[in-house]
Amino acid sequence: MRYLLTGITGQAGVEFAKRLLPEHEVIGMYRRTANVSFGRLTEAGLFTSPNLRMVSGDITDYSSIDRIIRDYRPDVIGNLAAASHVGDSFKEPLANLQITGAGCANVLEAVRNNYSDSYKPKFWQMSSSEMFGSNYTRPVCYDQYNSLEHFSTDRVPVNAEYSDKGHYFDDDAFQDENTPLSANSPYAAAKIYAHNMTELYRKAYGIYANSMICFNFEGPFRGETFVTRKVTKYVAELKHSGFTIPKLRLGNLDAQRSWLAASDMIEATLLALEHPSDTYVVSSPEVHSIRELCAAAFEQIGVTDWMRHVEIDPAFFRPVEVPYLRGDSRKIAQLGWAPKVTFKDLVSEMVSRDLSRYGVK
Ligand code: GDR
Repeated sequence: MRYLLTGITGQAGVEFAKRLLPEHEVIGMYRRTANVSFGRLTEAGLFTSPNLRMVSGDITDYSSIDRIIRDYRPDVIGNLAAASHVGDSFKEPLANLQITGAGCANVLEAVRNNYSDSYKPKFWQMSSSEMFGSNYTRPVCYDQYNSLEHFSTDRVPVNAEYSDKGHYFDDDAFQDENTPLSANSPYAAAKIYAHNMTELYRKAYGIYANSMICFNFEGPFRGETFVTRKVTKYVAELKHSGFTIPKLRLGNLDAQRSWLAASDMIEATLLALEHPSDTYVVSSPEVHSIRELCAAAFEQIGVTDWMRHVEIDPAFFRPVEVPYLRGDSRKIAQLGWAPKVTFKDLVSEMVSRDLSRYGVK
């Protein structure tokens, strides 16, 4: 099989390449810039793989994607390219729209224009749990357990008084394929557009186009500005320095996420490709706060009073936050998928890798 992956240099690109390259050919699309970095691919030992072919192209440029599809006729096309930092998207909303939103439409349009009786590639879009914003779904009350209703934390805060009255289960709040979308960032607005276009191309043109609504997926190749890696890298640096470096500056510690291992997300995506085209939520069943992330990471270097090493910096707060994300992946689970890596093991793996990058045993 030949896979075309846009965004090959990012975390998802490297993780997919690692999984696919032993058996498949991967065409890795990257954007040619003065300082393009293949650091992740090199560190993962993939850059010299005979099955990897790097081709330059720009997700904002329809013609370059069309050319790559014509030249290489990939069997499967994964759109991983995005300007993926949610906080930064507030600073560059229009660039984000072009890359994260219109970029997906460019790929879909190139797929459509090359589609024929003899060439029907499978496409998937990396959609995002950020698309839910403040929205979530939960059972309405004990005696109507089968009745689901949609809420927004804009109206009903998680952990609000309802739980004491016995009407609502805080622990049962979740997002699934039927939870309404509502952007809390320019990035999320662009992802919603891309998701809608993916579903539209499936409906309107019969193109095989999956939308994988992935919750935060993490691993050792996570970018250093995302909160998991920011914490695990700091923890390793702190140990390496002999506990002398300045405090770690973080934003909102109360946000909650269903952090998932990138390897589990990949298995879900590949499994979905074996089934009719559809939309799936892919999430860990566990939900943890940034506080719990810090506790788990610092614990690995023997620090329990981790708050001593952390300083709250308003610069890392977002104009609007996504407070609570916990995906219900029942739909993809019915195809046989189950996440294998626990939150604890995920954090542990990331800290261990960062410690080894700093040469700490
Ligand atoms: P997120 O990931 O926005 O969920 O999007 P990120 O790790 O950036 O933030 C997670 C939560 O942590 C809070 N936070 C901080 N975040 C960052 N980056 N830096 C900090 O110092 C900090 N302190 C607290 C945030 O406010 C937030 O609530 C990720 C990205 O990979 C998206 O591209 C992807 O679509 C979604 O996950 C699913």
